[in-house]
Amino acid sequence: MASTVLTRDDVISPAEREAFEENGFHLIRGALTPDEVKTYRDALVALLQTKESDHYDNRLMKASIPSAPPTALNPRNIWAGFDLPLFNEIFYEFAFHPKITLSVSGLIGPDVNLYETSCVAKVPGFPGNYRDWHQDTEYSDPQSNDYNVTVITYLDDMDGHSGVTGVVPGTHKLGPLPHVLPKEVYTSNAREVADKEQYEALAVYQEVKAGDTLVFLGRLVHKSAANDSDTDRLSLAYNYVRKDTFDLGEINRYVGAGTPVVRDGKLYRPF
Ligand SMILES: O=C(O)CCC(=O)C(=O)O
Repeated sequence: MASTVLTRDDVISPAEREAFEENGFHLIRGALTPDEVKTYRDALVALLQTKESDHYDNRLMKASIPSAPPTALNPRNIWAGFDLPLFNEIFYEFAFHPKITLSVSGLIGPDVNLYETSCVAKVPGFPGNYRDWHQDTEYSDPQSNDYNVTVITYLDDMDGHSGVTGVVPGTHKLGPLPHVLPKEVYTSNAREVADKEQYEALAVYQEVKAGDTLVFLGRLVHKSAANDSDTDRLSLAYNYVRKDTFDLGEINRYVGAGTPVVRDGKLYRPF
């Protein structure tokens, strides 16, 4: 009898893997069902209501932008949050999402570990230079190889004017680029590439639907697009590594880092 266990070969074709290696990113359309989108979006909206007195509040980054005030959905203007399982175990379970983790495996190799869990929230008016062009590897270098991927799951429809991730195809081949602190008054204060002006003309902003997932190599230059719409836009941002991708300098101690999620091209989960 044929096996019914889903494997990485069922979700990623050789042509998709080749395009990923060339461009540095891959979009999974409809990774989540509408019910899953609702479940995780509701959980993220609840996380955005976290009080200042919460023990883990320091894992949530707040924005202060005059042109982008807080909203009822995001009353403290949290723009990024880390170590999400500390807030709700559903965010641990999400790390094992079959379609997403097997797609990651199809793109980077048969054995995959979790590296980091985070989220991004953009209130209306979120500026396009708040989280500007950067490589995520700036925060994980040096590692034993470049197979660290960022995986953004959109919980709202988004495009280049409503907060989608902008990417610059092929920039993962440039190696580590120099990064500097932003110079604008209202920014995330997170490091961005030194000569960021050159990337806009080369950028791709895809139109995504809630439930689509973007996978890209941590070396790929990317940014958060502005949210010029009048509604909040939410996403989950997880990182996965190949099993043989290790921190060589500072060991990043994110919650769940090193947890096996795919082995031999098949989902590996404890429940
Ligand atoms: O908004 C996005 O999708 C990208 C976010 C990002 O690159 C970051 O927070 O480091």
